Amino acid sequence: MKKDLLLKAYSVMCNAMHISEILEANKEITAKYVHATSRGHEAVQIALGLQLEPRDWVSPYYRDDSILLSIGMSPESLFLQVFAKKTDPFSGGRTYYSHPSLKDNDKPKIIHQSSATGMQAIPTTGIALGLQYKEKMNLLAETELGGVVVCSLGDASCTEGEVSEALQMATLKQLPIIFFVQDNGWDISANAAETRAQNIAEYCKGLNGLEIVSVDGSDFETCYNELNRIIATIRAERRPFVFHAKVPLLGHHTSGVRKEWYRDDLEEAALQDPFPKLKKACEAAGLGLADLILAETNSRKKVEQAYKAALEAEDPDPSSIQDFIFAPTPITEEQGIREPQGKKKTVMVDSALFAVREIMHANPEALLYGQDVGRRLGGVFREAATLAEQFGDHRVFNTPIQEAFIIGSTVGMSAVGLKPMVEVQFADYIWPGLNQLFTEVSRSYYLSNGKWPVSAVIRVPIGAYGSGGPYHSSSVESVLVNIRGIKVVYPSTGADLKGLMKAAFYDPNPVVILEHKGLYWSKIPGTEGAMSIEPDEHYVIPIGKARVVQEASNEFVNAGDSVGVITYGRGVYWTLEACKEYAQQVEILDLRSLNPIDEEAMFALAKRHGKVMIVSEESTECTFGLSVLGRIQQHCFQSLDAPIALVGSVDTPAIPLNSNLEAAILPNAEKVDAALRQLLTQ
Ligand SMILES: Cc1ncc(C[n+]2csc(CCOP(=O)(O)OP(=O)(O)O)c2C)c(N)n1
Ligand SMILES: [Mg+2]
Repeated sequence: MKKDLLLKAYSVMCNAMHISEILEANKEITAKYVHATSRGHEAVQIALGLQLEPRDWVSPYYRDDSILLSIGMSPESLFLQVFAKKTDPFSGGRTYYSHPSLKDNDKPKIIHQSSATGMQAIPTTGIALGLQYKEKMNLLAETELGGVVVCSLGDASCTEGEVSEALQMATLKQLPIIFFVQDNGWDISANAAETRAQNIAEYCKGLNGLEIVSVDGSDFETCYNELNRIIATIRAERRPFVFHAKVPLLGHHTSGVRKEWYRDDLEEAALQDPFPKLKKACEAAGLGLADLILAETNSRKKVEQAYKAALEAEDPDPSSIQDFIFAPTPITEEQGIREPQGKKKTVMVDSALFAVREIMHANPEALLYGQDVGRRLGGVFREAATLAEQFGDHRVFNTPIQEAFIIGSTVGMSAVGLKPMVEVQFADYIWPGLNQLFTEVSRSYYLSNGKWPVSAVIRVPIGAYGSGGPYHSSSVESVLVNIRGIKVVYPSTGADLKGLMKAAFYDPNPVVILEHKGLYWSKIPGTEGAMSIEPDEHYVIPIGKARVVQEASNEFVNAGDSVGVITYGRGVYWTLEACKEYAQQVEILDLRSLNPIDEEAMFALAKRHGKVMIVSEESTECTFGLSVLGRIQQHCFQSLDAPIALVGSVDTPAIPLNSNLEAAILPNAEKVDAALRQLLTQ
């Protein structure tokens, strides 16, 4: 191996070593914020980092500071992160040491990295899926050609379910990705014997089309040469690899969990220290001791200076805490024609289909995937029917039953500049994907300090309808609105669904669209209003704007004899039906967007009527409806003439199958009517 390459690797390794030494020597100061270092894992990390290029993507985990140094991050930039300083280049002091996110032109790109072990596998595989799509569509820029994606993982994290989803998809689709596994035999204090039946190389043997390479990760030259071959192969052949490196863990698990408390293999591990091994390799290649000593002293000086400078750097400004919650969207006003002339009404499910069709027609970076949305069926509600035929199987395709992958892959897709639209088949099955939504999707923009917003449309059919039973009826909006950093919309008509779908698509943030199954075809008597004339191609509705469905007459309002109802989704139709005989006394506000919410319209309604009722399909315990109630009472208390009423389902863990039981649990027009009459008499 060439001397200059070895010397470069040695210098980086000296930096990594000195960083971990200085952090340890000053632990009273440095352990204020938890951190882990790569001590023991340096050789394999440097072998990788030195070979990555700006066209590549890497997802390092919390122990990968040697990857960061070897792609060109300075020791000072890492110390700025240890101390959570304002100029921490990754997150401006928002996230931990070695939890990078990077979008520099001269380095490999790094999407936001969370602390949840293994969870980077899906977003990172999403990058590779995105690159493959761009290749097929000829959308790659010159600078992106042949890019390789690396997902770095600890051995224990490989036992997690989501990692299996990622491995399956990478193999199935033959994606240009390396699963780069550093196997130190330890979880935190649990060892390999307790946590796995086989290592990742053995585990992956059943995946057809995944090449597996196992190496001694403490030997720099072996790692470098193997990775060199793998990277060259992926650049040319576009296929996945597992790279499994055995490494010794020489430092602490983290600054907070110390090795002397529980490690029984420290002496054995020390024999595998990559540092003396690399030194020996340098000497064998003809580097003089003087060269190595010079590299070492230079590094020590540089690291000490960097430490001091970072320690003295400015802290982030508390006034910045609300920066980068949502990226600004271009859709701020209602535009286009909501009711073009000469058109017939269409059912809601078709409005959505037409919206997606127009989006895909106009935007090559748009694609749609999820379970059963592909050519054969076009969605279990036929909500994607004909799309694969029209746009091709590479743009509209089925995924395995992997809600985590469906949701989490949008992070990577969006990072490469695509606009994924994905579908979760039923709201009841959003739970396996909720982790990705919370851990990765919702926080990416905020924790990367504005570098990586996630543009994604996540369609979720929701709600109870026609004895769907306990696993096809649930309402989940309260959980979703609690995930800050995502937008949630819940349209009640086809026109709103189309306008909001378009707005969601052009929004740079993640948007979940809740689509009530009971409104899709307007088959339920009383829900005919969900059908609408299809708005034109340019029609958009800004997310966060409510709509007045029914106005009360001034005569009743002035007499103090009216109620303002705040509702959404199916609730709109229960309310309309309930007050048919006294419609002039009831003003109905359809929120359409649950987050952001139209406070202005809600408060104006409360002030105008003095009596407010909230109608939702969820139960009345710990729900979104209750939070709306709380907001109104907090802001409009003095305008209220009666306690705010809340109508929702009976509080049960699930909606039973039997139709009588289902009916007894859900709200309906009679229940809303009774509550309205009571409120009007107060
Ligand atoms: C999902 C999740 N569960 C638990 C933890 C707590 N935790 C942090 S590190 C760790 C062990 C990870 O071991 P491994 O993946 O082998 O990486 P290593 O630290 O050995 O390099 C655990 C359980 C976490 N961060 N994320
Ligand atoms: Mg481990």
